[in-house]
Amino acid sequence: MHEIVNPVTEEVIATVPASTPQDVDAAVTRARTAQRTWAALAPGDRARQLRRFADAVDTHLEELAQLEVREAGHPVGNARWEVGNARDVLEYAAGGIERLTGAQIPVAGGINVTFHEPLGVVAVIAPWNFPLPIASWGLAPALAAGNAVLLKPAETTPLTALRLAALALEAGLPEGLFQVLPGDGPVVGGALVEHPGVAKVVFTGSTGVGKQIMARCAAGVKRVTLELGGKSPNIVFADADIEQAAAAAPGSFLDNTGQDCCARSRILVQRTVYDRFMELLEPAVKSFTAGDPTDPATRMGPLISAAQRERVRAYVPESAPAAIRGEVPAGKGFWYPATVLEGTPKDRVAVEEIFGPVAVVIPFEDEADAVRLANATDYGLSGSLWTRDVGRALRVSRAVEAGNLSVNSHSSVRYWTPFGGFKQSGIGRELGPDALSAFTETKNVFIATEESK
Ligand code: TXE
Repeated sequence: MHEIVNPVTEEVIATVPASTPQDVDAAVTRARTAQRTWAALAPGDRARQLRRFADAVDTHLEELAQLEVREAGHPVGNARWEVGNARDVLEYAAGGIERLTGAQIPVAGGINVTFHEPLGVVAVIAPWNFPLPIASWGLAPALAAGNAVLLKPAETTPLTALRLAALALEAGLPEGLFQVLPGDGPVVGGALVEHPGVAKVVFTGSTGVGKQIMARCAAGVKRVTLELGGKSPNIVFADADIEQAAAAAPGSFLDNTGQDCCARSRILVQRTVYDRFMELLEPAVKSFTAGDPTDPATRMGPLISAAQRERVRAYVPESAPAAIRGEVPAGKGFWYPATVLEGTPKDRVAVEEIFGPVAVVIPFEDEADAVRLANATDYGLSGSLWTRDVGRALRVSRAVEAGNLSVNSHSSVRYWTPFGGFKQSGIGRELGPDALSAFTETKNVFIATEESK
């Protein structure tokens, strides 16, 4: 049994039974049966059912958003965006079903065609930082491509996932096709990873667990997509609009209280504009209001749990000297203030993912130095650069070893563009036009039209 705690009030808002390996086994059997029927449906019928599911999410947008506010402490505006994102991803995947076409390739002596066959049963192991969007990035394209999905939500945030599964049934999706298995990571997640009936694992979480999952998938040559941590740079060149760069910087590491794999937690600033940037950054950080997430004016909620706050504190105690520090409410709640440190590239806070509202600012000399610092990390998920020079924008975007770059912006996630990491930030891509293909095997069929010799 897991107690679900509201991170603002610290009250238990629900208890959720933990699944067992036997539950996983039974769920795989049910899912496989449902999947065979689902995959045999005409593509248009699958698309129609997924659109109904998307409509059900839309109809219940406010209810799901309020549940997210209570379960994860996210500001209500952010929570609404999250539910809207899950709906959009479902709709986009539904639209992709009829465009998932094979190829006819010219060959001698016959006709050659390719098919995209579904994999079977897909396990989606989701984290707690964006519970609904990240779950939907796996489940929507997997279902669209003709698979069944078993979703294991994080221990702290199963409520929206459970509600989503109920909405799927209400919308008419077949019983067993999409099931949610709440429970412990190593027990339920582990059983899914090991189960021979699971064809693919989609995992979003820590790099350490991701490495273990990849190794265990290797034993069965199981397909795997990993979306892991990050330590993304925000590079501010002297030729940029410094006012705009400073105004946008807080959101890039404080949104979701920094619990974001794309957080731009390393701010690299060209030395000639460093002081000016810091002067502008201070009021911008301090106006990023932390407080009651049900208030639409709130921009930052608490951390997800007491354990996560301890983790952040271990990197930087609240008493440590900081260049800038914001304010948080006193009393109950897993609060941690916005914190900006000045540092060097070798500092632990400049190297490891903190997953809290903490950024480190580091000066650089020139473009080559900026690229070298940006790439001095095992991660490679996202990054931003601020410049008015188009040539530099493209040069540096190409040189930074990361999957998602933005110029004069911090946007990383759009459901219609591919998302994923270089290096130890992961393997594979989610979202975008190829999302469905990641849940299929390409089959090649040759039909002889001439007598074989
Ligand atoms: O992650 P875990 P945690 C990073 C971030 C954070 C740190 C720890 O730095 O501070 O990871 O967070 C399930 N087999 N990210 O401990 O443990 C688990 O139940 C199978 C980055 O929460 O990786 C949950 O559903 N599954 C990140 C999911 O894995 C296992 C998002 C993630 O949990 C398992 C979250 C196992 N052995 C954390 N152990 C991102 N990329 O956005 C755990 N799980």
